[in-house]
Amino acid sequence: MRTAHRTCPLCEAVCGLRLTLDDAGHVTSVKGDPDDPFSRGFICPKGASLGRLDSDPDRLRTPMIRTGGEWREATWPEAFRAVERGLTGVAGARGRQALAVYLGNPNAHTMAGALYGGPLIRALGTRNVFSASTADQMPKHVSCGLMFGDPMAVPVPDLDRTDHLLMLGANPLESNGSLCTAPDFPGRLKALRARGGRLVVVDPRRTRTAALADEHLFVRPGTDAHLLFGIVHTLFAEDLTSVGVEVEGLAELRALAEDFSPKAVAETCGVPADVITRLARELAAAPTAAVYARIGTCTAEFGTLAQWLVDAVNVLTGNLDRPGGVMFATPATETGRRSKPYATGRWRSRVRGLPEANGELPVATLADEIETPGEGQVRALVVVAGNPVLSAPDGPRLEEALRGLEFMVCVDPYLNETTRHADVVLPPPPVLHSPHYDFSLLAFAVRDYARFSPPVLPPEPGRPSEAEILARLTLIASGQGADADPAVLDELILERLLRRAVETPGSPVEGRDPAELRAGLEGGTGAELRLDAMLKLGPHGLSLAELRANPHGIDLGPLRPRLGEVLRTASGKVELAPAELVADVARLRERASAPPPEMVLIGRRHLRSNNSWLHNVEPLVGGSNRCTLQINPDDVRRLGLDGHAVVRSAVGELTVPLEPTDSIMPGVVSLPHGWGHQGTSQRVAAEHAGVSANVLTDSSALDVPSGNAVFNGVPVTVSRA
Ligand SMILES: Nc1nc2c(c(=O)[nH]1)N[C@H]1C(S)=C(S)[C@@H](COP(=O)(O)OP(=O)(O)OC[C@H]3O[C@@H](n4cnc5c(=O)[nH]c(N)nc54)[C@H](O)[C@@H]3O)O[C@H]1N2
Ligand SMILES: Nc1nc2c(c(=O)[nH]1)N[C@H]1C(S)=C(S)[C@@H](COP(=O)(O)OP(=O)(O)OC[C@H]3O[C@@H](n4cnc5c(=O)[nH]c(N)nc54)[C@H](O)[C@@H]3O)O[C@H]1N2
Ligand code: SF4
Ligand SMILES: [Mo]
Repeated sequence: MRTAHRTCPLCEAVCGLRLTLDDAGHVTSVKGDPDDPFSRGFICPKGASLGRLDSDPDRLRTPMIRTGGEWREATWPEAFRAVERGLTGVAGARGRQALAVYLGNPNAHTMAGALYGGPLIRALGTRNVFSASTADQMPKHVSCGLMFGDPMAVPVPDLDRTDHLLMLGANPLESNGSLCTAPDFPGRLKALRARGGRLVVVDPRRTRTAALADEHLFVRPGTDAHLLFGIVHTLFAEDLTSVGVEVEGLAELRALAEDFSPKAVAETCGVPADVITRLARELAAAPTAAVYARIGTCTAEFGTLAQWLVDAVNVLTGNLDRPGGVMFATPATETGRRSKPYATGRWRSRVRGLPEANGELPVATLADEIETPGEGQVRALVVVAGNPVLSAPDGPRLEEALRGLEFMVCVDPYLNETTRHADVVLPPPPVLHSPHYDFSLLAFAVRDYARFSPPVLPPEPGRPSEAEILARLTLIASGQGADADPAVLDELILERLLRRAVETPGSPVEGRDPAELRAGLEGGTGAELRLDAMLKLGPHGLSLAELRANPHGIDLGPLRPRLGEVLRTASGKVELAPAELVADVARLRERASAPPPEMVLIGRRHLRSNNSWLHNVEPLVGGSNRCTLQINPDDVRRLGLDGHAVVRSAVGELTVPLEPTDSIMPGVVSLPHGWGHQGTSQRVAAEHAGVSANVLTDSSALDVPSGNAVFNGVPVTVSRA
């Protein structure tokens, strides 16, 4: 028996885990790590089943190659050569725009995804770059890019110090938080209330988070921007603003808010005018306050406007960049600063002419790019850690499009609804065989913190790490072939990183010799060397050796004001009325004057699930069927429903079991996404198949500034099955 420690990679909460393993390396228990200064022993059911997940017999252990409908196991060299033939074949015959890549959510949770995603995209040399971000948080990146000049400068609520938290469209008691890295989010919310703070939750469902709050308000799906504009209007109208940072566009924002009085928006958003006024007064009166909004407000028709208004309220109430308000984390790893002001639409998608954001095109248009003939038609696809057949809008259409590709390679531990259409599947090693560092998530943490986890178990002989798999794909894509040495790629990247650092004025290594810095780096793999370099160049001056010496993680303290270091706008000020967003307000006005759809669909998450996966882990799917349609009992009666219902949207229809509950507002139904398992080798998931919410979501509906998919507020009809 031995004990090992590791960060949980299964959600954004980055909990420390304490594992017990027997002599054969089997996990006998998983508990929260009480010595982790950030998570302090917290764990959820997903983390507790990490051992089961790793030992799932349905996981792939070797690469798979498909010929026609037949899958066979392949050796790694054979599989990489098949990828080389497939990718260079398509690129050679049709050019690089015929290649596309889709990066799924777990890339934010692996070292490999963080370190090799960028190089892979650059090596592919295509503009057809897609990811789960345009089914998720792209509106936040776009609003932060336009307001602060850097799309990664996302302020997070200072959870542990705030006196007042207004939370919209987030349910951290199920999700454990997002774009707000806070292990034991539930405990932190309870602590907020225990110290006399106030929590207000805005959600079309009375969620477990809402149950914990001082106040819960129903909001009509897709109308958070209207509600927030009502708050902005009140702050101006009642002279409640106390802006504490340098801003541009204050008068313009005030003029824009003119038409959105609480009275004017109350009917659209379903929150009474006097309540909206009170929300504004409470935010202004609280010693410190934070507005935090997540997926319910992002994956919606006015996602970017809502994210903008969230931070506009934070600025107007004097809460941006101050303790207890919303603040920017200082992650321990140097990532390089952007030099050019942020802009979207630097290029457009071929078929629908949709603007790029953060170098990506909307996943909602991936099927268009594959289906539509002409120069630049996508003919080969690389998917890393994604399942867009279940996660992208109008999944069935995308699935049909995948069938028509000339070549597809997936890096994924499972044959699932997406990877089953690939020609080659490359499985990464299980979690416990992989090292871990949270490059992405620690940039959104509510305390500064760093923790490195070396692999708990040694690599299986002959099996490449995920970093090596992605490095080899990068080398293949750049024309260097299946046999090129991944170490060459790492050295190239390191050299660039160090050279840029010594040339950057004010950097801790300005003017030093890159070769000497390289010689001082420590690490057994390219990924570790790169982590060591990024830590040493980073603002906390850490090193890999220091993190290794502190296996429970290092607390780097509460967030500190740092707007000046973060701002990258051309004006050098916070932009309160960026032109791109001002232009989109017209759409908001139109919506306010249109009659609302009679019934709309929204999503939800469950503590034991994780998007489209973890459904093959028995302890996580046991119990009652969770893929149900939540519906208000009034609607059940009004529509004469019983047992199951047929739900129809503009693009599809589903038959689903009903879950009548008065916790959802009338006129709204909720279905979780990620279900609808079919045709894969996952035996447990097949027994709990459910249906896919993305049969109903419409790929033509987008949040205009960001191109993000719309999953909340989808017009549907519900009738008797
Ligand atoms: N209707 C509706 N649709 C939604 C949403 C919604 O709320 N409603 N939410 C959206 C959101 S927020 C997101 S993030 C997307 C997610 O969309 P995706 O990222 O496309 O889908 P996931 O279900 O997260 O799939 C993750 C895949 O990664 C694999 N995987 C797990 N661990 C690893 C690993 O370590 N390495 C590799 N290579 N692969 C791994 C899993 O087997 C799985 O196939 O879905 C979006 N879709
Ligand atoms: N257990 C579990 N944890 C997860 C995941 C998971 O699948 N399962 N997925 C992970 C991922 S990829 C992400 S992005 C995060 C997301 O983390 P969260 O943003 O916390 O996601 P949800 O739990 O779906 O909460 C969204 C809430 O928005 C509400 N909502 C829907 N439409 C609207 C609307 O128009 N306005 C408002 N105000 N509210 C609305 C829904 O009812 C729901 O309660 O969770 C992550 N953590
Ligand atoms: S909350 Fe997230 S990080 Fe923590 S144990 Fe659960 S899945 Fe893992
Ligand atoms: Mo997500």
